[in-house]
Amino acid sequence: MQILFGNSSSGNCYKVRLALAYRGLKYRYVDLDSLHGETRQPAFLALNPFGKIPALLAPPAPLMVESNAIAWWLLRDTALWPSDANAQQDCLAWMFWEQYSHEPKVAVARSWVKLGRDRSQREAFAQLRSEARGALDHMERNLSRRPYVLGTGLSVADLCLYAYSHKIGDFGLDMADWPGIAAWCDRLAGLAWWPAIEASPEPVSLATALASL
Ligand SMILES: N[C@@H](CCC(=O)N[C@@H](CS)C(=O)NCC(=O)O)C(=O)O
Repeated sequence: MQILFGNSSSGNCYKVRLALAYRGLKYRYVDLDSLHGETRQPAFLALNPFGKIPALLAPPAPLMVESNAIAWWLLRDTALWPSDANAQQDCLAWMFWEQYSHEPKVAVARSWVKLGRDRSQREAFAQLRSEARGALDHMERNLSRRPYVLGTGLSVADLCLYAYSHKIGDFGLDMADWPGIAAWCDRLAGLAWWPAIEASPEPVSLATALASL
């Protein structure tokens, strides 16, 4: 059985849970508190030298890291990975964009609120939130004219972009400012197989998961 190493509130880990849910795959789930060093404990580093989550163990494949790459791997032979090379390029472009221009603003602003910040960080936070708005504006221009990220239909790019986009209220942005994104979020969350980020599986301990290997 597959083992997902993740964290219940992490959008990056949620992408993998979404992909597993689409495939209807059962898996063991290990919840690691990355904010308190659990991803840097020796037992986990021995398995995953990157020391990051999500990580997926799906034997006989070697351990996989990087949320978007794992989501692609899980969905590569499904309808969520387009067959046309131009659509594949478009899909990858949005997934790379998410990692370079969206997640570092949207996810980081969210984590600052979760972690708490001191007064000295007020300006930096305002800057981050303004950059997050810019990323959402870019998505809005696309999603105001089509139902999914790609013109060809639902794809792995939708999963990857939804993970943090639907939680912008956590750092004080109002979804009403991006009606195309709001409608897209409702569309995805309405899919029968789509689990909410809060619907995290019951975890097993790292020791239990490692003992099962
Ligand atoms: N680009 C990576 C980012 C992974 C990442 O930074 N994960 C965070 C949690 S969301 C983590 O493991 N942080 C713990 C650490 O860096 O020690 C991905 O998309 O999977």
